[in-house]
Amino acid sequence: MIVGVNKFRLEQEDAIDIREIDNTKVRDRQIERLTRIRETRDAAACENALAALEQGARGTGNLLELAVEASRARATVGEISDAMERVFGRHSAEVKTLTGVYGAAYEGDQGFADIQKAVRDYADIEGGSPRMLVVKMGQDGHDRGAKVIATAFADIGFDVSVGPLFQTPEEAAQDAVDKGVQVIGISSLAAGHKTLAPQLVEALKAAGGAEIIVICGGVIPQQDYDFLYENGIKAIFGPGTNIPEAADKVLRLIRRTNY
Ligand code: B12
Repeated sequence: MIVGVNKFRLEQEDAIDIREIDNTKVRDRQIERLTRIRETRDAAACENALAALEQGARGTGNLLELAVEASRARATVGEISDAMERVFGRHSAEVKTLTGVYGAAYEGDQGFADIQKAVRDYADIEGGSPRMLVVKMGQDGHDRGAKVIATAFADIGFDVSVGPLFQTPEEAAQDAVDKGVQVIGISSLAAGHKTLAPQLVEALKAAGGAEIIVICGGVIPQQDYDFLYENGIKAIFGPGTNIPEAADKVLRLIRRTNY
C-alpha cells in the first residue's frame, strides 16, 4: 500500500504553482556569455593552458592544478573537458537493467497477468513482441525510472532496449530507427522535456522514423502536458505510474498504429 498512490488518493489534486523556466532563453544567454568570454580573454594564454592540460593528461601531470590554471586563463568547462577527452576518450554511461524483479513482485496480480497475456496475444498475431526503446537525453542523470520501466516492461513481455545516459535527440532517434522499435519512451526528470521531446520528434522524422510512437515519463509538471501533446507526444506517465496500466496504454497505442 502506498498512501496517495494506490490508496487514499485525493479526489481532486490541487494545482501546484511551478516556476516556469524557458530553456531556450537560458541556453541563448549562456551562449552569449561564452562568446563574450572567448572574445575578451587572452587567446594565446588560454590555448597554452589547454595544451599544457592535454600534455599533462598524456603524462602524469596534476590535472586538477592544470585545469585550475586553464580556468584562470578563462578556458570554459567544455574546452577543459575536450582537452582531456582527446587523451582519455569519452565515458559512455550504460544503463544496466535486471530481469525478473517485477514478474516476481507482481506474481498473482490479475492486472499484471492480464497485460502479460495481452502482450503474448499481440506477439502471436504480429509474429513478435512489441519493441520499445527507453532513452535518457540531455544532462539528466536520473536513471531509476528508466530502469524500473525497462525492467518491468520486459517482464511483461515487451522487447525493451535502454539507451545510454546523456544522449542527444539525434542519437536517440538513430538508435530507435536502427533497432526498429515501435515506441520510444523518454524518461525525463531534469526539466529538459519541453526542449528535448519536440527535438526528438523532429529527429525521428529526419532519421526516417516518423511512424515511431513517442511517449514520456518522469517529473513533468501537469502544466506542460498539453504542450507535449501538441508537439507529437502520445502519452505521458508521471511519478507513481501504475506499471500494468502504463503497459496496457502503450500496447493500445502500438495496436492502433498496427491494425
Ligand atoms: C533520486 C533522485 C536523484 C538521484 C538520482 C539517482 C539516479 N541514478 O537516478 C540524485 C541524487 C543523483 C539526483 C540528482 C539531481 N537531482 Co534529483 N531527484 C531524485 C528524486 C528524489 C527521485 C527520483 C526517482 O528515482 N524516483 C523513483 C523512480 C522510480 O520514479 P520516476 O523516475 O518518477 O519514474 C516513474 C514515473 O515517472 C514513470 N516514468 C519515468 N520514466 C519513464 C519512462 C517511460 C517510457 C514510462 C512509460 C514511464 C516513466 O514511471 C516510473 C515508475 O512509476 C526526485 C524527486 C521525486 N520525488 O521524483 C529528484 C528530482 C528529480 N531531482 C531534481 C534535481 C533538481 C536534481 C539535481 C539537478 C540536483 C542538483 N542541483 O545537483 C541533480 C541532477 C543530476 C543529473 N545530472 O541529472 C529535481 C528535478 C526538478 C525538475 N525536474 O524541475 C527533483 C524533481 C527534486 C525536486 N523536487 O526538486 N536526484
